[in-house]
Amino acid sequence: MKEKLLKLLEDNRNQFVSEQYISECLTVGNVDICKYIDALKEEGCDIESVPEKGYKLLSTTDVLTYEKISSYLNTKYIGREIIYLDSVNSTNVKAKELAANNSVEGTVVIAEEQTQGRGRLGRSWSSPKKQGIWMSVILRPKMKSQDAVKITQVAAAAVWKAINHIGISAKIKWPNDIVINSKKVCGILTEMSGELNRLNYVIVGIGVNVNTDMDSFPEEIRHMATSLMLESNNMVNRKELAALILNYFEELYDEANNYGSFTNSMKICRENSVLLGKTIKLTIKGEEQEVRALDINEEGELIIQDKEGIISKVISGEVSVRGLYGYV
Ligand code: BT5
Repeated sequence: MKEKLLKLLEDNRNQFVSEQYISECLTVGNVDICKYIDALKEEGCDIESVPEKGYKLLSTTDVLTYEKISSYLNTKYIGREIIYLDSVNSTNVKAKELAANNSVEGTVVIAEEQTQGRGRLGRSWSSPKKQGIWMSVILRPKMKSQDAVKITQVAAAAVWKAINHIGISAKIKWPNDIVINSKKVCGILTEMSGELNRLNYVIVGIGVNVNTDMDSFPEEIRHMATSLMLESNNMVNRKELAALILNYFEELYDEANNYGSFTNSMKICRENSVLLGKTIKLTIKGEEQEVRALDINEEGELIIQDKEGIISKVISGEVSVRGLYGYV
């Protein structure tokens, strides 16, 4: 009953829910409502009570600590060490510091909020408090640097599988986005340290807009950003989704790192690509060209055809991709 009451308050977040409405929805008396509200408060929920108006949920136990996530986690080493932060500049920056200080492979940095969340090529990533999953995974792959670039696609495949698992239909926009209805719901930032043949570490930063309201996005990205809540009209359990991403990631990453096989990750990226078969705008080092996206190969490269019919490959490095009429 306590969980049902919490769900009712969460569904009506930021507004008062009257005792009468609660008792009608949950067929429970006023004395019991008080009892359950007290129990929720004891568990850490911040609930405002005003006579005549009812109850308003201000914040919940919806936190991404190891304690909360681990019941959904079935990994061997990814996410078995979680560094949980209420606020940080960027989880990738923090993860790099930890990796340079010998943190073990699979350590995950998760923050409820990033004040300077980072995108690729010096861009920024909006990360409002408790509305998404902002996390970075520390990896120490055995592969060469040129193969490690493909880890972005491994992460994209894992996020796609996790979103699909909770019943939401999404697409992958090569090289590093997940989109729903042509709007960006997730971005991935992979950074590495090492020399050509010896990697020190790889950091995979994953940002997913989970329960983000449109008002929380900066105005300039509202036309191209969305969240799982906005697309499904339901609050999504962040703890479960974070664990699902890590579960699928470990499975696909192990295939790549232990057996050198990116086949399954690339297959997922190919079969669920929003770009293939479309004419798109590619910007490489400031130069824009209109091409047709044909395929994604085993190396994670995009196969394109230009206006003259010439077919070539593009690596994910410094590329921006746009649809002809918008984001995709
Ligand atoms: C990305 O870059 O998409 C990579 C984003 C990675 C974010 C994660 S969160 C955890 C970890 N810690 C970090 O500091 N970063 C990683 P890019 O492809 O360059 O896209 C960036 C562009 O996406 C921006 O220039 C905006 O146009 C747009 N954008 C910014 N915030 C967004 C958001 N929350 N949702 C959708 N689009 C956003």
